[in-house]
Amino acid sequence: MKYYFLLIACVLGRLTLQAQENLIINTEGRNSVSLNGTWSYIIDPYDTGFYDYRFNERSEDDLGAYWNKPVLKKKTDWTEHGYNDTYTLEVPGDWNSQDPIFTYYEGAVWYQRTFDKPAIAANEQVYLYFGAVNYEAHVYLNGKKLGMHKGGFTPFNFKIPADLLQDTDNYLVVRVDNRRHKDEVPTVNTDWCNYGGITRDVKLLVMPEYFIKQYHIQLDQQQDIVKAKKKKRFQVSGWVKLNEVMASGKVHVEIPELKVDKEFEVTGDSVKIAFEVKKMQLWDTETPKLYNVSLAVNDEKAITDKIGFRKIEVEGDKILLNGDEVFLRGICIHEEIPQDARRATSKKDAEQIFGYVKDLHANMVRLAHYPHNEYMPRTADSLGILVWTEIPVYWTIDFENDEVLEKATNQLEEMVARDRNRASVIIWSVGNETPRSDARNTFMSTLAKRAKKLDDSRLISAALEVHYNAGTNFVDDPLGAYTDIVSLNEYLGWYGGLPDACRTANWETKYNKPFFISETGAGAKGGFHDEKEMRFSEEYQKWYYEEQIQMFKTRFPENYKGLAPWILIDFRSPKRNNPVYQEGFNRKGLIDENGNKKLAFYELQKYYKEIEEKEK
Ligand code: GCB
Repeated sequence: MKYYFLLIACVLGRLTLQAQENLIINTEGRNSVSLNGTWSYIIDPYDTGFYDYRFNERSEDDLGAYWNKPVLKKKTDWTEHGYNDTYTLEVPGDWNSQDPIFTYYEGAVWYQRTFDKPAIAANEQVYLYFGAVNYEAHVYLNGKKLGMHKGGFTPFNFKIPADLLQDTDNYLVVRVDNRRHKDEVPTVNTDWCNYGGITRDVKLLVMPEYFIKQYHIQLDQQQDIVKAKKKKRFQVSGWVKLNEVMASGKVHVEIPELKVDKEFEVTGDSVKIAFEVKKMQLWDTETPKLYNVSLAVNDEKAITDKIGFRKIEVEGDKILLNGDEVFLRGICIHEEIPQDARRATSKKDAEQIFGYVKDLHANMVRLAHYPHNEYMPRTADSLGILVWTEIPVYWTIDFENDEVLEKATNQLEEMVARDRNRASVIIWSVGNETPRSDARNTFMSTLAKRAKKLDDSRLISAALEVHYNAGTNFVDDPLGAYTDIVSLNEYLGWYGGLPDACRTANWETKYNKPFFISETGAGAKGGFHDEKEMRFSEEYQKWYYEEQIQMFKTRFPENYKGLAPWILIDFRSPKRNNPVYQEGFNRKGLIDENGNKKLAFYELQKYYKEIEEKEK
């Protein structure tokens, strides 16, 4: 009996973890009904909605379960839960910023709303899609469980069984739990706010019987891009994956602006794509050209995506974009809107953040430390900003645990599935500042290899660390052998020494690969001015940047090919408790929580403008 349960548990576990295989990408291009808006909630710190008074998991039809609608027929009937208009939360959004009761809340919250069945034709099916829920989501419809998902920053969807969908008043309940655990990804210890909730868009997707689930359309990475540019002939290649095996069928690919109109035979549930295009305008940071690409299976309505075509590669210690060397003028970003101390959720939020990035004269962002909402890479695509995107394998993950590796891999797969058609995304990062050990090296190199296998058209990286020493700082982390770029977080002048220590520091890398500073930064409280030696003054932070930049210019090795300082904007972190200067914020932003630029912003901007000028 025990083994039987174990087996079921394993199978269920796998089903959850394989969610990304059924992930429907480019939901913007689909027939959808938004379920964003006002939802009702129950805050449930004791997990009463999930467990009965003996702390056994409630059965599906238990009327005390919070996924079930209380039915009161007569006066003597009673209930101890329910949803109404008094207790509501906006979706998408974190709960922390919506009501003070939630500021530091970590636990279960039940979200509820109703919806009517969308208009669907015979043969059409409805999927329920979540852009992200932090961290664990259990989803119930009309009292039945649709499924569960773990991972706070990646999308997932469930098919709604046709016989479960009522014409009106479908009762949708999501149990969201943002508790931190040692064996999850991220683990218990991070330097950011653990925003809980349904933090990204929710929608119903109305899908035909056969549809294109995922695809990858890109410049063929095998071709010599310099020759292709000369000849003005470009190879495009990729694949399409359908929701199901088809006996026979065709996938139609159209790029009207390039006069591409092609059909490809379906084999099983997938299609290989390859064709040649003449005179294509490649996507780059100056001209981020996007083409409307439409894909259709048989005579179903086509889905359209805006896709840029470019090649990113590393040659020795150079990063090449379309064959031309590029220096990454980057900046790190958390997915947060400072003025409201909340998660960023919308296109408008993405535009606000990228407005600051443009102002800085940066050409690259590191989306730390987890995949940001889809508006971010899409906005970067349209603005010509290069993107590093990362999974939250952060600090002291439980590297010995195979299940944790599986969880991290699952998040990696979901991230790649969602964003592999974004030209802006050039780097998949498998983690940040993970402490060296055999177990960690195996764990991290497995992820790096997996990322390459999922998508060999991008660069793989991870933020490494080196502990400063007065002689030479030698970057020789074994993980560097598996990454295309050797990236380092260094805080010389903040966590060790004073900024003028940069004048004598020496840096070397073991690997003949592009060397990238994935973090460097110092804290300053916006508006606090003093002598430059005064910690947390804007002057200290400016001094730090002056010394760092001078060090990059004069003391860095030849293979130094870019940087992404920490960080664009101050962000909430419960670890930062200096009562005068921090008050729950990490103050290393170049912009404060009110959107004001600090002095250091202009130092970095000056450096970036100089590089830009030189490149002209
Ligand atoms: C780091 C971490 C980043 C922290 C930052 C800091 O190295 O990668 O998540 O927020 O340092 O401010 O200390």
